[in-house]
Amino acid sequence: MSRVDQFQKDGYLVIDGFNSAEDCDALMQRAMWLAERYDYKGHPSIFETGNQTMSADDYFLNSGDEIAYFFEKDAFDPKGQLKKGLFESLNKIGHAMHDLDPVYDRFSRSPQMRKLAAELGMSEYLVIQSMHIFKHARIGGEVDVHQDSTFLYTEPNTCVGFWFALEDATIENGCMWATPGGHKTPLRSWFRRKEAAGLEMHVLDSSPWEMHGMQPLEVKKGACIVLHGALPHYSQPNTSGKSRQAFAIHTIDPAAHYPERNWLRRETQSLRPL
Ligand SMILES: O=C(O)CCC(=O)C(=O)O
Repeated sequence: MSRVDQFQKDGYLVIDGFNSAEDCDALMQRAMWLAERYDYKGHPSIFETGNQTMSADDYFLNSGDEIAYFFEKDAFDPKGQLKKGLFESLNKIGHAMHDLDPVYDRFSRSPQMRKLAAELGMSEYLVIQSMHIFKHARIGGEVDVHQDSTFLYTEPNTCVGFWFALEDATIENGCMWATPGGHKTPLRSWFRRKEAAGLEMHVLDSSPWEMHGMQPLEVKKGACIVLHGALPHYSQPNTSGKSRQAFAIHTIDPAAHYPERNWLRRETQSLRPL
């Protein structure tokens, strides 16, 4: 079966050995380099997928155009002080490194990435966001079941995610889980700006998630998982002693309508393709 057929059938595609170990290491080193330069002033932005309406602060809302830093919810003691070092406390960096940082730009638009995009008929697709997800040992939190089109909503739905394993991803350290064919179920919600201020999870379809068919997508460092925007997927907390770093980019078709009310806005730079 061709990759295109497999992707249409399952809603995801696992490609082993997509990036070299050296490229994965270079991205992890870059994240550390960025974090060392992050001027944290003691006002953290916490990222918790189960609690997104709490993220309505300006730091989060402006991060579509920035390199912004988000902490694990368990990173702080009752007095609001970091329990560990800053790097080990980070949940993710997002959401515009692919346009603002040369190392992330090269990784996101590598020759193999452009070849894959052409094979999937996505050469024109725009990279709308990027995330370096740390899932640090023992502290890396769960990512609740979601569909990426909820957060990068277009009419019609065109969001496709590319998730790159920078380290081995196993059940123990919080690999991704998904159900083959799950993308054929409806889009459940649209995460958007309210008419006035703040954010809301607007329900489009109240069907429950079908959890019984979820399979662990355990992959080696260097693998790429392509994710259809309507595919429900999640990852469990990292209870192991090994981190599970990953980098993800999300893309949309420029021909689709991108509503003003989407949470992620690009105010200062225009979008660029893969
Ligand atoms: O890396 C993870 O654990 C979750 C990432 C994810 O859900 C995504 O990239 O859409």
